[in-house]
Amino acid sequence: MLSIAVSKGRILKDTLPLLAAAGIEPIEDPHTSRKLIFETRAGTAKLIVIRASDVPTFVEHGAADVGIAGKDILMEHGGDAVYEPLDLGIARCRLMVAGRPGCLDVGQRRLRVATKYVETTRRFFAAQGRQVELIKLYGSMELAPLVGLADAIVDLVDTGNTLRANGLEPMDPVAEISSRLIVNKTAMKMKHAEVQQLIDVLARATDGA
Ligand code: PRT
Ligand code: MG
Repeated sequence: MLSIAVSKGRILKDTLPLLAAAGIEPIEDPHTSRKLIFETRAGTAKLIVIRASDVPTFVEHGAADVGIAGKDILMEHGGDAVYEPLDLGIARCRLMVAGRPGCLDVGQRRLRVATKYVETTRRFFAAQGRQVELIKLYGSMELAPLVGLADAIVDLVDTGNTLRANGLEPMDPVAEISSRLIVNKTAMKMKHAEVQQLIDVLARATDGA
């Protein structure tokens, strides 16, 4: 029996067809149910539905054998505590620096950047030799430059509609994002056959997508 950690929302929506190809189908609909653990028809796996940012933590500690998480979440979580054997190619977007035109020119003072991704952002600007002042937010980053909380933001961009609707422009790309299969290191050894079979089936289902 494999336990699979996944977050509600767009990742779950794109993941369910891939899992179905692997014969893993939840008995109840995880989108509508308030349950957190879902049994599956064949009984070979169970789904654990949690916040996107908690997926690496559950897998790292073995509370789930495998998980599906955005590269944005994995970069921010940091370290190499889990294996990352497969890019599923779903929930694609870009992590970007964005703001009002000209917002990056702040003269001698430090650029103030609002983001949910403080570690990733710190590393990105540090690699350019730039020290920035980071403001941690949990959502609605686009608001920060509009109310004078920050000069710029680092956030996920897909169509760019959210930025445009708020008078902001995409500036520098930080990373290309897609969702990855992650595996607990002990589970990779102790449940090797099951885990490897899941990797193989998902790899084939992803190629066909
Ligand atoms: O909602 P909650 O706070 O619980 O978690 P979450 O927002 O992280 O979950 P969810 O399901 O919204 O996103 C989970 C994962 O989807 C992210 O970690 C990314 O890996 C991936 N993903 C792909 C995205 C987007 N595309 C995306 N566009 N996550 C969020 N967005 C948001 C973005 O933050 C911005 O507000 O959509 C808006 C931008 O979209 P456009 O199309 O207007 O550019
Ligand atoms: Mg969301």
